[in-house]
Amino acid sequence: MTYTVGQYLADRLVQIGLKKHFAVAGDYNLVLLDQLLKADGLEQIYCCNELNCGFSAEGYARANGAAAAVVTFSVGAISAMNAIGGAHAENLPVILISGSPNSNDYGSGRVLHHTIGGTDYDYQLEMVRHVTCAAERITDAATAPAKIDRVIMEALKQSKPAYLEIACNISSAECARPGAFPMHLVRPSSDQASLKAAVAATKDFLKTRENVVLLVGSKLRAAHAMKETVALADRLDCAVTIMAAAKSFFPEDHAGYRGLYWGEVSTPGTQELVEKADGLICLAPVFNDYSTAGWTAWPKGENVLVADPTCVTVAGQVFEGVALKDFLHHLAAEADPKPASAKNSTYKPQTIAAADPAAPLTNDEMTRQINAIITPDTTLTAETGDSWFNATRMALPGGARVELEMQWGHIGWSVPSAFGNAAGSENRQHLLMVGDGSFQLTAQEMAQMVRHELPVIIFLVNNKGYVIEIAIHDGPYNYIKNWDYAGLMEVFNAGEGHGLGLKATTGAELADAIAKAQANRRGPTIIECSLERTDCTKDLIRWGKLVAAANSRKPQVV
Ligand code: DPX
Repeated sequence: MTYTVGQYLADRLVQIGLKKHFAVAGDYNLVLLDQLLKADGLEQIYCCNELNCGFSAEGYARANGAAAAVVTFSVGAISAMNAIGGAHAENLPVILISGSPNSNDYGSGRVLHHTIGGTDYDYQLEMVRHVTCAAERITDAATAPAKIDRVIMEALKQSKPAYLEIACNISSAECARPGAFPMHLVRPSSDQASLKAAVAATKDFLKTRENVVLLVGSKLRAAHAMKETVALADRLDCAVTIMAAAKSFFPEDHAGYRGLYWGEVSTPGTQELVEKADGLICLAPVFNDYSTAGWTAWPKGENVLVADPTCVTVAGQVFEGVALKDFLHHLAAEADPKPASAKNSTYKPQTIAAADPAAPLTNDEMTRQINAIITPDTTLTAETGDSWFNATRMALPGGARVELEMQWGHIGWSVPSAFGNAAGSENRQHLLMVGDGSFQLTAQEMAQMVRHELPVIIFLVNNKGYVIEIAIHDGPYNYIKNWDYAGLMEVFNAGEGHGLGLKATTGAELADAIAKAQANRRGPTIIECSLERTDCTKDLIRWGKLVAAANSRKPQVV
């Protein structure tokens, strides 16, 4: 039996830990899909469209460390590129694999279907380079192994998406079998001299400071440094705070945990703690307009040390080639304790009082009930919108995970991402909070949860519009057509699935719906939560004003 390029790719995907890959079929990738199906232990999961396919893979990468999405040329790949842009922004290694024209057609002057109508087929590769860290076209079998290996290696090393374009007549061409994949090379290694110097400079920095605070950022997971951060917190014995996009990246039941820093919409007391620190150690942060609340909360200056995934900036010096994991490991062994900030501050998880069960459902009551069912084995995916603010104010037991997409912020991301995440970690309880506006973009991926009998509980927040946009800048464009969201489940069940569609207009109805959803183990449950349009978190309104002010700065006169 001939061993093929497609089988080589499949074996590599298995070797890097993938048990599933996501796909939408098209004639440029059908033979490739056949080859991938031959691999033992690599299930092929189909999506409703390529945008969802990319986001499903992105969600799988969140659960599983890496993922792959297989699409057809142009009509498929260009849709998937949006999700791949998201994976780039969110630091997730997703391999996008596009079937492509027959190798003889490149440069032949022939016009092919699914293309933009010219005879130059380079445009897809050129476009995708902007949203991937490595991109290769495979038009002959001999060079396929090296190209496949390079792309996979770069994706894992950089925690970024990467791209393979495989000509449709090459995936079944004969190819050498792979050896073991060099997994030991995928973690960035440190320049030892730079690492030593960064640790020494940091110890110097800490020497003269007492109120030392850690601020955990959202690139920490991609830097594979979550365990080392806990070790450093233990060693320093100091206060630890998180940024919004890093929710759940530090255990909230840790003795040093002191809440969320997000400028004016921080946990009570946390803004002061962070901004008064004489030594603020920022770990893998992303400071953008959203995370700094419209540039009003951007820690800078001589008291701030920034440790990025491969670079440390301290006291005006920049140390390149320092893997965060190694840096934290050394500090956790060598730094002097700095207990003042933790001793002089407290943290109490925000609690929401229970509402009258018969009263109309409120945003607070919905959030309270969702928070109450979060266990150490729960993954909560929270969509762009007020769901961000509801998720970030929840109290989490150690082990619970929150998934957010705050850098890319693509509404509709959460439905396919939660699908992929659930497919990648079926042993966890999967909850999804998604607004009505967001849901309308990618609702059909709920059908795949039905197909694969994944018991995701979807809290559909029906507040009849784009409420976060209303908070930032109102207009007629923020008001959407209402749907019968709960009724959609019957459409997707189509007489054979086990999905449940429920509605909650009071606290009692929500409690009842949650009990039914938790008992429904053979499919998703959507609970349509009806809220007043004006009923949102106070933090959303305050944050929205700050972001609106940043958006509406007058052009600078030069
Ligand atoms: C838009 C956003 O209903 O949530 O909580 O009511 O805001 P809230 P909804 O899901 O509405 C989402 C809506 C329209 N953002 O308020 S956040 C602009 C936008 C985006 N992504 C894409 N298109 C437009 N973020 C793909």
